[in-house]
Amino acid sequence: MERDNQYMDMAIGLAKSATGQTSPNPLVGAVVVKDGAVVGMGAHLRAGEPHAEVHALRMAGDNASGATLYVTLEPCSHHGKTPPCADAVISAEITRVVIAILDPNPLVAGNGVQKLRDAGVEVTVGVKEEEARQLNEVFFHYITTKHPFVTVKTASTLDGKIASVTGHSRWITGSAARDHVHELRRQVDAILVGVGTVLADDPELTARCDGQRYGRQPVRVVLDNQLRTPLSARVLQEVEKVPTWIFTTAEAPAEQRDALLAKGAVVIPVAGGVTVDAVLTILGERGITSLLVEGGAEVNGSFLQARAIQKIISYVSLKLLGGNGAPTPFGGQGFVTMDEAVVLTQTQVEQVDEQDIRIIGYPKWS
Ligand code: AOF
Ligand code: ZN
Repeated sequence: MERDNQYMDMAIGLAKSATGQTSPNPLVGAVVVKDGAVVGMGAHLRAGEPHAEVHALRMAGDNASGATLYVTLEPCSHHGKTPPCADAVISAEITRVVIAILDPNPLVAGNGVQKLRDAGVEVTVGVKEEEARQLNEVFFHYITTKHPFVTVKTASTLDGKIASVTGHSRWITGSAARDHVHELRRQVDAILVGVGTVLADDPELTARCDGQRYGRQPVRVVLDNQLRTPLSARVLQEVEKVPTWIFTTAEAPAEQRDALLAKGAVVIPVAGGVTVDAVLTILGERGITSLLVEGGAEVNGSFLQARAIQKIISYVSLKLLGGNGAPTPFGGQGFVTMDEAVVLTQTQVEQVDEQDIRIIGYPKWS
């Protein structure tokens, strides 16, 4: 029904207003409609705080009785940090619930719908389902795999270089594209680079806007087998405010490990070596639901080889650098034939400004 689509669009808009602040919870929006009028609306703003439905039902008050609830995710049926929304919907005497998509959380997964139907509430599922899935691409991936959703961001010239033959790379893209990247960083739980990038660029790896740090910062993750991260590196500054986790091997020099620990870094030795899979498992266990990989070439290449990339965001600067030895975004072994090349799906191409374009896509692994 057209009306259902419109109200669900409104609920999706509400959900999006909390982008980057609900982890590890999903983005959820809810709208209560009675006799053609919106009487309540809400969004889930932060984990531990009320769910979207609760905000919307509170706003609706007595008007909820006999009303329709539009919600972007199946109302929960479990006691988590908050009580079940399905119960709240039933006791508010909502008569119809329109849901965009079922909650893949094994604690819910259809039980919310069942609870509502058992109580005599009319339930419709699947309105704007694709939009709702994309809205929560991070949550859906994490809750089903226990690994963070991996986005690899690259910035290269038109001829595919991420630095010149001498290693110079400041800046490939212009300021508008760089602002995008800071917004992207704000939205993720962690950012990852290899020690080569720390040594070459000495990045701060924080999310900033107009030179000011956002209130919420992603964890900084460095892959560093030999613990070569210099004690003067910017990623080791203000670790009490922005944590830095360094993944290394069990054999890494103890002296350097102690020095990094004294700096306040978290050093994580991985038995059996720092593989992509081991890193993702440990990050997932530590509650990291989304990871932005910012290279360089070797790290990006190992994520590619491990088939561990969910999304690619590539900035391409309309400049030419040339040079046989100049690095490209994905190093590593590489695939041998075109048949093995990873195809991107659901692609979007957008011009950021005269200088830069942005390409988004989802690698198809099967
Ligand atoms: C909803 N509405 O707005 C959200 C839902 O620990 P809790 O109590 O916050 O529960 C978190 C789980 O609840 C989360 O993993 C997801 O399954 C669901 N999130 N459900 O009905 C909401 N945020
Ligand atoms: Zn809930």
